[in-house]
Amino acid sequence: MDRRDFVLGALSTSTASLLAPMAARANTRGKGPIPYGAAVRTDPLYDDPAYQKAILDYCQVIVGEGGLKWIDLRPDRHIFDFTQPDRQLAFAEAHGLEMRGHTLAWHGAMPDWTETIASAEEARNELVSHIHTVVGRYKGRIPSWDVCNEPIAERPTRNAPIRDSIWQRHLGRDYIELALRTTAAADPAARLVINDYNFEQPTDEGRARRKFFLDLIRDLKARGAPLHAVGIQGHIQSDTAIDRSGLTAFVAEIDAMGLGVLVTELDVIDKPLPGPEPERDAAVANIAKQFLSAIGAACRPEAVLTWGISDRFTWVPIWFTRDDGLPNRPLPLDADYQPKPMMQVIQDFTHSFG
Ligand code: 9MR
Repeated sequence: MDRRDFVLGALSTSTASLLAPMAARANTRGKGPIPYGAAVRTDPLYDDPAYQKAILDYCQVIVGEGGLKWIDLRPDRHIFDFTQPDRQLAFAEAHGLEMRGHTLAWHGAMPDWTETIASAEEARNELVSHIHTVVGRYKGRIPSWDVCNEPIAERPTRNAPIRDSIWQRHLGRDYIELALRTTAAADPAARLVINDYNFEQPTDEGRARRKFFLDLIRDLKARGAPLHAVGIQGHIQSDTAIDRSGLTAFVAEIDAMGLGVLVTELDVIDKPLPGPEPERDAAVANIAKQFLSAIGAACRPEAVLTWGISDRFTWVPIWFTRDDGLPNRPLPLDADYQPKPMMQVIQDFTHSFG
């Protein structure tokens, strides 16, 4: 299947003809299938042979679901605990996989001690020294970093487009540029990414998120900040349709700015979907296909990663337990590591660019 067939297969005829000119302008960087990867948990990577086999059978890239987050690395102000990322990277290097770094500046997963940061100067010093230590340690070995995660407010407005965080509170939006410049200084060859979510929603909120995100990256580019790509997470809510034309136009604008695009955290939040497995798995696959094809209509993504590989290990039930009590099925492999239709969709998509 080539990309045009993949894209057109997911669209109505009228939308497909609208997309044709955009596809012709698509970014064609890279050769061969798009690399696929998944977020990994550290223990099963070593303790669960079936998990390890699934990662090796399917992935070219991994990213730690945790491990490089502040809460994991910095249990105390004076401690850096590299146990998890060291193990993840050792696995990646032993098996010829690439590892992405997630993440350096985020509002979430912050240890309590960071609440004691009391001034702009202290915030700047902490952020800069953290990035130098972490990125410096893995220099030349982690080629791509989610430098800044989820910078856009949940419901952004003109007066408050940036999400509240320790960094935003003390440094304003300049923390984003600071994080980018510091990462570039610590590893000049690293590919620097800003990562965020809910860009596919057909709602006022979704439209606002796209607009304010584009404003942010335009501003960063104008300031000459080192930024190479945008991560579109893709934790897809399945109670509303995907805004395919809005998502394609959004990606086309990013592409036109000369930035790459990655799908970084794909999963389908299946809380509102029907219970029976075949029906649910087909719906999940179809939603993933709508999402990927809308992105693929505007560019060739640099990579596609799902947030976990198997329904055995997923964050989704933390927030989106199903009312019928059935386990969530948001990922490409089931809890026994058997491929579901979503895996076929991903493989068709990544190979449609080959
Ligand atoms: O899946 C992750 C979960 O295990 C962690 O507890 C949580 C807090 O660190 O983060 C989850 O991953 C998030 C990712 O880092 C950023 N985008 C949203 C992801 C799902 O919540």
